[in-house]
Amino acid sequence: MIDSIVFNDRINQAGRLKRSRIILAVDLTDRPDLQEATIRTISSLEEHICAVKFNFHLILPLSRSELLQINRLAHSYGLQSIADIKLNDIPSTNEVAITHLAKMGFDAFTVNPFIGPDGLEATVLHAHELGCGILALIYMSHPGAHFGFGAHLSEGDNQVTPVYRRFFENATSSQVDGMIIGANQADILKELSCKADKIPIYSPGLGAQGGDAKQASISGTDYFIVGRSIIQSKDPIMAITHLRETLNH
Ligand code: NUP
Repeated sequence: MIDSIVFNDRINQAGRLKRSRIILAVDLTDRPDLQEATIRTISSLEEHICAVKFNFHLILPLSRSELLQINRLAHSYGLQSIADIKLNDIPSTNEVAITHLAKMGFDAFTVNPFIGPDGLEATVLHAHELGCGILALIYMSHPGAHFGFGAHLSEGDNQVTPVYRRFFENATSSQVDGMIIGANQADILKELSCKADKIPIYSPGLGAQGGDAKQASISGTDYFIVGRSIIQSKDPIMAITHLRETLNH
C-alpha cells in the first residue's frame, strides 16, 4: 500500500516495489472503447512500470468519473498517475485546474516554468497542500525545443543565460518534485543532473523520438517516460520487458 502524502515518496516507493523507473505514457488515440482500452493497456503492463502518464489524449475525451475509475485502478496496482497538461497560466487558474485533477485521482501535474518563479512557487505550494507533485518542463524533447528552452535571455553587460538554466534555477528554488528533460538532450541532461541534487529528472523522448534509454540513464535520468515504442509495438510486453531489463542492468 502506497499512502505517503508526499508525491516523491510515493513514486520512489512505487519504483522500488515494481523494480522499475518506467512511466507509461498512455497516449491512446480516440476510439469508442477508449476507457476499456486504457484499462486493458494499464492492466497488461502494470507490473513493469511505476507510474502512468496521461495527457490530453485521454483527459479531453474521457469523463471525470471514467478518469477517476482509471486512476483508482492504477493506484490499486501501486502506480502513480501523472496529468501531463503543461500548466501555463496565472496561479489562481492553475490552482483550479489542479484541484479538479486531484479530485479525479491524479498524483502529479506538469507545469511550464514560463509562468515565472512566483507563479511556479504558488502552483507547487497548492499541489503540495493537496498531497500532489509538480514536474516542471526544463528542456523538452522535440526538435523545436531549442526555440524556447534553448533561447538566450539578455542579462545586460553582454551577458546571456539560456532559458533552460533560468527554468532550472526557478524550479529548484520553487521546490518542484521533478524536472522534465528530454532523453535525447544528452548535454543538458549531463549538465543539470550534476546540479539537480535531490530533484529527480524525468525524461521522455526515448525510442520514437530517438533517445536511448541506457545513454539517458548514464546522463542522469531518474524516471523514463515512454509511450509509442511500447503501446504501438507488436508485442508491448516484450518491448517493455526489454526496456526494463536494459535499465536494471
Ligand atoms: O518534452 C517532452 N516530450 C514529450 O514527449 C515532454 C513531454 N511531456 N512529452 C510527452 O511524453 C509526450 O506528450 C508523450 O506523451 C510522451 C512521449 O511519448 P513517446 O514519444 O515515447 O511516444
